[in-house]
Amino acid sequence: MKVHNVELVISAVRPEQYPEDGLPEFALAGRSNVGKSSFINRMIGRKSMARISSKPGKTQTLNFYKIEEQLFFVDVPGYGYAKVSKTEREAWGKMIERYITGREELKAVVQIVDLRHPPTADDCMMYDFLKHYNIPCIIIATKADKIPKGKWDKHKKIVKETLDMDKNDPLIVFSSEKGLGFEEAWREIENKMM
Ligand SMILES: Nc1nc2c(ncn2[C@@H]2O[C@H](COP(=O)(O)OP(=O)(O)OP(=O)(O)O)[C@@H](O)[C@H]2O)c(=O)[nH]1
Ligand SMILES: [Mg+2]
Repeated sequence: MKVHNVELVISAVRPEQYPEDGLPEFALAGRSNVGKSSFINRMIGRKSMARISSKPGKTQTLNFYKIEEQLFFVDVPGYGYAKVSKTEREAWGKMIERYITGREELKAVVQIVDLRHPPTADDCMMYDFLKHYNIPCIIIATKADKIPKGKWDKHKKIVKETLDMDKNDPLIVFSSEKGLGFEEAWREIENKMM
């Protein structure tokens, strides 16, 4: 998809605030600081539309980005950030669970993992959660620019095995820095829009 038009429609915390356009939605999931907001920026061709930060915990609300009047990317706060209180973590869990399990417009979750490292226990928990609720998912292994190309296959295999990935789920090697995997990611998203 060629993106010219992007609008941050709302930063929501409650279901009453979600947009009512009925457009298909794609939510980002992943550890704090893994590169969810950077993924959105790369996919829409804007350097800093979705706020990114070298400090984890930047994204705090469900941020709905409307793309070309055709779909939404929903930027979601990351999980697994240690400096978060138990109360905050529980509030996060409730907000995400309510959105992911109850949202009819949600077509797929784009789960971002770091290609350099094996998925964490939190990554596995998130993937299992998506499988449990039968939510279609697209797995993006990002920061591929940080390891040599010759190692990608080995790292991909570790991601697949650690998450115990369903064979039908796509796994795309990606780099927000270099734009790698961009076309494949759009293809998967457009496939799931209907
Ligand atoms: N080299 C490289 N760095 C990346 C890539 N993607 C993200 N980063 C860097 O990783 C850091 C975190 O990126 P964000 O996109 O803010 O991460 P996030 O998952 O949205 O983080 P939270 O909003 O805190 O959950 C930033 O310093 C980015 O520049 C990538 O593909 N390659
Ligand atoms: Mg973010």
